[in-house]
Amino acid sequence: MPAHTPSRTAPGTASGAAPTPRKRQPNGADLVIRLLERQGIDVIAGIPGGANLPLYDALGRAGSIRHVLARHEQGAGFMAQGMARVTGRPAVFFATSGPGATNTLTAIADAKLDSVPVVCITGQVPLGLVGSDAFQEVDIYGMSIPVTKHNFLVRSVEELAEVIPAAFRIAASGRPGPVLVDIPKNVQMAEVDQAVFDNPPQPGQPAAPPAPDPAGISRAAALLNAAQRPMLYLGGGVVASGASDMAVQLAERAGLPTVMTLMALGAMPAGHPLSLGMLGMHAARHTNLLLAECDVLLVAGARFDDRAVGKAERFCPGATIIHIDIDESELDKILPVHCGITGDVGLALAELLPLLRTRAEAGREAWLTRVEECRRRHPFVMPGAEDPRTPYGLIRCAADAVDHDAIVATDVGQHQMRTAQAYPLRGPRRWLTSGGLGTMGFGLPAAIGAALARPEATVLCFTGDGSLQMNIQELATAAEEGVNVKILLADNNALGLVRQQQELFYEGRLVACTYRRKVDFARIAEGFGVPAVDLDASEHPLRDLADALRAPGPCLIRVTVPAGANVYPMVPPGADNLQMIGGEPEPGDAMPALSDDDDDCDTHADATGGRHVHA
Ligand SMILES: Cc1ncc(C[n+]2csc(CCOP(=O)(O)OP(=O)(O)O)c2C)c(N)n1
Repeated sequence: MPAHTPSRTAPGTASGAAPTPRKRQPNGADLVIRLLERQGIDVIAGIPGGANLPLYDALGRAGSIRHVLARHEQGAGFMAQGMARVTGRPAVFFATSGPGATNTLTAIADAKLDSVPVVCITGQVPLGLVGSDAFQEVDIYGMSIPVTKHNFLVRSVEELAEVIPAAFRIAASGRPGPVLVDIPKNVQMAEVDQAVFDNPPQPGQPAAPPAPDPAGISRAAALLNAAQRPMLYLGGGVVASGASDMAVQLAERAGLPTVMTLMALGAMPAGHPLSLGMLGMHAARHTNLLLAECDVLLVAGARFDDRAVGKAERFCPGATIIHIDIDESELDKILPVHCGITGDVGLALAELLPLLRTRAEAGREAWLTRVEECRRRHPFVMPGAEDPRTPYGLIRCAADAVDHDAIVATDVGQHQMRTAQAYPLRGPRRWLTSGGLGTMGFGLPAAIGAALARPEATVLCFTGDGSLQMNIQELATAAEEGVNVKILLADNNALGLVRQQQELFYEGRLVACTYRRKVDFARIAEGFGVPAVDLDASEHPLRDLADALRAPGPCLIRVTVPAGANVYPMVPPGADNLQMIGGEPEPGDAMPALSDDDDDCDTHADATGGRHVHA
């Protein structure tokens, strides 16, 4: 007989003994957090509201995952994208039902077009109210179908253990993409079997990538080995599959001049002798000219976007096209290809590499000499590149002041195209830009996400005054989190790229492309708690720029740039890539070093006082 018989009185009753707290039964929300922890998620961006409060309650109780309180759900979505783009792993964001959920849609659509693995978890009104026009009820499941890779409406707590790992598996498998999981509030609150909670299923992992067809690889090798003027065309899929090094090795072995899409920038380091930079609408003239001369084009992880290929029927006329992509539906979608290979780009390039004749064996020197000649005759010009108070100079001088591992985010507009042209990216997963959807407002929150995932890195965010105002509220998040994000604002008080199109293609009729009032961005930033540097007012702009980039934490650096400065070269929308306008060196422009006996290689000051520098 024990000396003391435990009280059987229910906790909280007047027995004289201290109440024994009843062990709390985990609920669906607790299980979701548990499953996210097991996926390795350590940061979630989001905003709470009525329909996801149980999830937030569970998040707070668990205490294991850092929550970043965005100021707008679109911002939270782009923060998740920023994390996913730099790590290559799925990142998560939370939103409540109704307006919270609809606010995520742009960020989700953006992730779909750029194949970024994110998992958006929305709260939904209780299942019993679905279809009743309940407060903050929208059919986000239905709305997100066209813009997600997959989506789920969870109908019972039992489904959660399956759905959450599946969401991660789907987001990261094959061609990555966004997945939405809509969880009604009653499912979040329903009790979970303790045994399930204690032994949750394994985390969702990406499925093994499909192996490329060996016959296709042999055929591609034969075509490339017989080519006289082959080229390599890299897309975002190369970065997604971690195949950048392999692509560079392959280009070096076979002597392949290489172009990249906007999404692939950094896959081959800028300055590599075989790199011809970005192709398409704002490519250097020599890049598009040389593509038109190639006889065999190896396209890896790209989708022949119209901004890259221009008028598709006229792209690389006469070239035999080899296309490798993990997504079979991309093959023959825009252009009929001569050799289509479905499979992981990295695996395919690795199998192709040993089958290729080397640059010497294949006798590529004549072609590579021709490439150099074209590069010299049609150089890319960057007016004012040494003056940080010019559009190109801001980019080049900032690049000079940070290390090669800096991460570069952009918004959308002229500043984006200039950054793509001029920033010397040295590796993959350091370049964050909204390529497919072209979403103004992407830059700042994506940069915050990148800085959260890579706190040791400096994150540059090149933006325009139009784009910055689309998610300017996230300055508050940047200040609160103390992220190392440097916002470089080329302020033309205009929607510059729209203005450029109206000037060039609408006979100069400028409509709704300039602002009538100037915004004091420095004061706004400071109001949000972000220090600001105005290079207009600076006596030593280079030094002030470098100091601002070196100081830890967020900072806004602004400079006035002329609204009328267009980005060249430019392929008019709908035209073929040889119909580039602008971007020719002006008489008196600096020219890159030609051979000793060539006489047009002097350097001169340009009209803005800066020297023209050539990439
Ligand atoms: C959300 C959204 N709305 C409209 C557009 C159309 N658009 C493309 S570029 C651009 C102007 C961008 O202006 P700004 O951010 O100031 O950059 P700038 O071109 O002046 O460098 C606009 C309105 C867009 N891409 N995204």
